[in-house]
Amino acid sequence: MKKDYIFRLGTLASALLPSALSSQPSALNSKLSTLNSQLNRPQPNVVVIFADDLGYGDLECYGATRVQTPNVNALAKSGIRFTNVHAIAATSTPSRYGLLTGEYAFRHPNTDIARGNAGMIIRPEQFTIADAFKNAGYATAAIGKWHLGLGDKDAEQDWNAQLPMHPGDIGFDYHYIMAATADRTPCVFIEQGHVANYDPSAPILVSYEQNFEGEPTGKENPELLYNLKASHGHNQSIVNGIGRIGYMKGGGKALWKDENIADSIAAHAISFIQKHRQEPFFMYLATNDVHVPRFPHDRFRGKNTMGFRGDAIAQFDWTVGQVISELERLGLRENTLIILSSDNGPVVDDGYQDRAVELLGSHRPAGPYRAGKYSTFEGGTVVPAIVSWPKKVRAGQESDALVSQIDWLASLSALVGARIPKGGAVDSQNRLGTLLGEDRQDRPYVLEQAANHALSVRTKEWKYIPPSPGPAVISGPNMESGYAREPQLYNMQQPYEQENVALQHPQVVFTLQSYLEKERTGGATYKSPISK
Ligand code: NG6
Ligand code: CA
Repeated sequence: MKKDYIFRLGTLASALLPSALSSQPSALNSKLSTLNSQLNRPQPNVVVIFADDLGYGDLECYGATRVQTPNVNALAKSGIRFTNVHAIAATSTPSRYGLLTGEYAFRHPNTDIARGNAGMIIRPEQFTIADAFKNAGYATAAIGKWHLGLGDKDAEQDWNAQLPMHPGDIGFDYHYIMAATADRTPCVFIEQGHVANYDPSAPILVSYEQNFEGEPTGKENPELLYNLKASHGHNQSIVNGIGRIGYMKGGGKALWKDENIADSIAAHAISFIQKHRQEPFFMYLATNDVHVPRFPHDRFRGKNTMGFRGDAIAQFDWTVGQVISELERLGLRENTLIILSSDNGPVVDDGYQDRAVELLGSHRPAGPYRAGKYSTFEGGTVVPAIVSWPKKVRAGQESDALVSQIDWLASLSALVGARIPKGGAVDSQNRLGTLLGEDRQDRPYVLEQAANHALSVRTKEWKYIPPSPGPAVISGPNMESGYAREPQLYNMQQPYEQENVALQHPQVVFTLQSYLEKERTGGATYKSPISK
């Protein structure tokens, strides 16, 4: 159908060519040649590889020396290595919500770290990045970590039947996903709205309120935690010898084995690419690495000295390599735009005794930035970001443009000519030129949401953290939160926020506060039908 249309337009353009050219040669000629090149050249495939909790300093091409990431390094060399890109939030659900909808999570209810049995947070009537691609004629897929709810309502899913609401309702033709995170029940993959590999002999029940009779828990049966023990939390149901958040019963052969998760995700990504090699495709490939529980496959273990966290980084790098080799093998790499980034900053102890703290040594997961995941400090949201598209983007670039992931939806929509409907993606701006390295335009400011909802404002020069409640250090992960009763202002010429200069620069504080005020009172008015 689509090819027919292109053929017909192409014929029309060449039929018009001779007479039209004779009247106004240069302008028309160039218009027609643009039209022709658009008609003859298939649109690029777009692959967003979204790591979990991967920090700015976790990759060799961003300064890591104690773990090897050859595939990501090569990807960076083939395109642009960005040094000032910000995730929308310092935790997964709000960050992913913003990336996929182009709307800040603070405008939408229930966008905190979601339980495994949360109802769909993005509702079918909302515009998503997948809709943009679908409207432009792409095949679309979400593969890997989801963490944005499934089914119509919280806690009411029947995991033994087709789920009434899933990524298929928000623009993804295909999905193979983990409902939430690897540390949350249900510990099964969901494919096209139902449990993949479903085992009828082991019906699945999930609760975040109470355990199911006779089922062991990490708290009561620590002797059953044969793969990983918890350091904090993660003491409810036990699956694969690892304690989880949330309770579940059943699953049988559908239950995942943590050591095979990266393999399953890579295999499904590759199979999607193979199936759609003849048409443009968009794949949101959200890895489980390097989130906890870090329990990588044997073949990645022990090759660096940082233990499972280092191995999970190596496993992430392998996934990237698998996808790229397949694109190369099929001759698709030239015209595939790959964007690689992370959903939030890094954390070392996120609840399991995997020796990440003990073996960290000189490795700095957040690079030169302060703190990490959950925090208002830069380490919470500053993330690695690489863009590569051999056909269009010059290799070997570096960009320090101030960028927020919130703009990727509108930028990619512009790339593929998708129109954003009125009221959709209200916070996303088209900054395609910056994304493709054609300019180095800074966003005037980016917003960064911490775990306690504090919204910081970052410009190229300054960072303003508004007063917000909570402890200075988040126990458990032992993370500096940046929460404080007084306003904080940092001069970003020093990436490590240390000296609060709010009192010395009241005018700057005032200006940044006014940006925040404008954002809070503007934007979308969409109300979710889900209420807790
Ligand atoms: C926390 C979990 C942590 C991780 C995080 C979500 C505990 C003690 N900690 O509540 O392990 O799952 O939520 O991470 O349960 S995120 O990257 O998906 O936002
Ligand atoms: Ca995360």
